[in-house]
Amino acid sequence: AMAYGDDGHNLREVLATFKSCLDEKSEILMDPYLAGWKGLVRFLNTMGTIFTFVSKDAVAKIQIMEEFRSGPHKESYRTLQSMVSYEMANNLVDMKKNTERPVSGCRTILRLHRALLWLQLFLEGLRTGGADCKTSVVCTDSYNASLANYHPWIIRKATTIAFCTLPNREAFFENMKVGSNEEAVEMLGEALPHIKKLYDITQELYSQHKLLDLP
Ligand code: 1PZ
Repeated sequence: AMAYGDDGHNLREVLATFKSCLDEKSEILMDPYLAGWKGLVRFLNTMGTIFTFVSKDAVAKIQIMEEFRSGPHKESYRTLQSMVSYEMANNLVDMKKNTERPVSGCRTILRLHRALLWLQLFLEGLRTGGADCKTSVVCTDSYNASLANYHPWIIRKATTIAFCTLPNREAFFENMKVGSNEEAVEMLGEALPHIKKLYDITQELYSQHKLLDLP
């Protein structure tokens, strides 16, 4: 049985946090972006301890970004765009593996960005999948179409095993705490275009600066 968290996790609010990331110049604000990820981690932690290895990695990456956001150059990390400009201009982005430079914000955000595509595909699959779709299959397909391409075999294996523990669609929607199945479907239909937009803007930003393959 899944652990029903009573810590007020509510996927509607989490996804709305992502919606609030875009400023008037279509720049992506770091603080709500990280707050959105923290909300997703809280939600993930209700899916069982088998996902601890996933949430630990996400938390580590959020923490790296929070340190940049509270460090001496915090203003440079106000948006994803200002981060890219600042780190590129100051030669802070490691383009090759195994060098001594500390991890960059650019490579850290790239990992979350790739995971955002998984999230979007997965939730879209659940939204359109119908009452008897298999959550684990939707999840595996979404993973194979996104993050799996960047993960070594051992992670892909662990991930695929963990996916098999996912509850069915109805229980998954129930755990989202957004009301009936119909309300959950409606909420996702409203929220997912905003997630997709964030993903597309980040993808374009990284592509322009040739940052999509950062090690
Ligand atoms: C509801 C089911 C949730 C399943 C979560 C699906 C995502 C699977 C991701 C598996 C990550 C495994 C652990 C660590 C991997 C890291 O090696 C990589 C690359 O980072 P690097 O090693 O280069 O520093 N990390 C990632 O790919 C980022 C993963 C973030 C995952 C966030 C998931 C949020 C889930 C939200 C659930 C609604």
